[in-house]
Amino acid sequence: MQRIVVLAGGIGGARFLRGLKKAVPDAEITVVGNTGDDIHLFGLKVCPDLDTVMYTLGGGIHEEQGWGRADETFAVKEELAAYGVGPDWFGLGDRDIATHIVRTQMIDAGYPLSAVTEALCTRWNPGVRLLPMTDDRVETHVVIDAEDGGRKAVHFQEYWVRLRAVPPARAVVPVGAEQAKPAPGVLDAIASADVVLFPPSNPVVSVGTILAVPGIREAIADAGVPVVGLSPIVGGAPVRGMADKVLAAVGVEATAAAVAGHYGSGLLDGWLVDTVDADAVPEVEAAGIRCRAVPLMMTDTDATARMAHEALSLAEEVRV
Ligand code: FO1
Repeated sequence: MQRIVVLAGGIGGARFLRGLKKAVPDAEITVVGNTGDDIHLFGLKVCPDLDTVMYTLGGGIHEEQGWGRADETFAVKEELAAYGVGPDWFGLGDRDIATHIVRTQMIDAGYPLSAVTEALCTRWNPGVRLLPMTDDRVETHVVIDAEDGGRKAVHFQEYWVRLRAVPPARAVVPVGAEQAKPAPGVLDAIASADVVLFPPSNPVVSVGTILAVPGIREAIADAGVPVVGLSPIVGGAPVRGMADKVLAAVGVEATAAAVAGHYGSGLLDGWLVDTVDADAVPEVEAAGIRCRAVPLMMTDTDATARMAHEALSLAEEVRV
């Protein structure tokens, strides 16, 4: 059985995984999920990217929105607002809140996030093994210009949701990453993988944060298996989200070739760009990364499954 490890952020990662499962239903897929987006609100621990993967693969996602629960209501949010209790810019729905209550209770009882995630997944049956990148607390902060002319750091969710990524990001800091350890199972899954995939997730705040946990990047580079990524940038703009804003913070151009160069040939063996970026192929290959141009729009699960097939066949091509 083919063993595939996928480093996933939120919506892009989750939708790619749905296509991958369709492409290779018998594969054993381990997902290493980003937890740098996690936020503590109203005494609850919220893990947006883990939940997006779990709900998407488990059939509970709000399809149009890409995050949160289908058939959601917001009574708790409205009641909190009536008390004047904020923040009011982050929409926690009633159904979603139940997940955060279960998670927080288990964490408070002493269970690590990896065990809690496994427990939550027994309800959703995502059909993959979903592991947080770490059980330790890592919080991505974005440094922006302050009103007084200096700089200030805000939580990633504040930058993304409240500020809509409008202020230029001067730096992106995964606070706590340096001290974090990979969650149980992460390094073993990488060591025994046949292939490692980077979905079209945000290269800075999703895949980049996972790679910032000491040991994960090294394990991938040393695993001796093909590592293939799919560009989240198509035609010079992110397919969705605001990846270009945070790419600027790390000095990387918002092009398919520049993102491949950012990961580098020490990590990536293969890179898929969209057909509109076919002229980027020679540049990526000159950097020592095998590159193909194929359609990369995840318009539906079948189109996404074809992307997953392309990634896996590129992995076979580069296998040494
Ligand atoms: N994104 C928004 O744009 N607005 C929200 O109010 C919001 C709430 C939210 C609640 C739970 C959750 O799991 C995700 C949520 N997201 C929301 C998405 C999230 O901010 C980001 O898209 C991801 O963290 C980036 O991967």
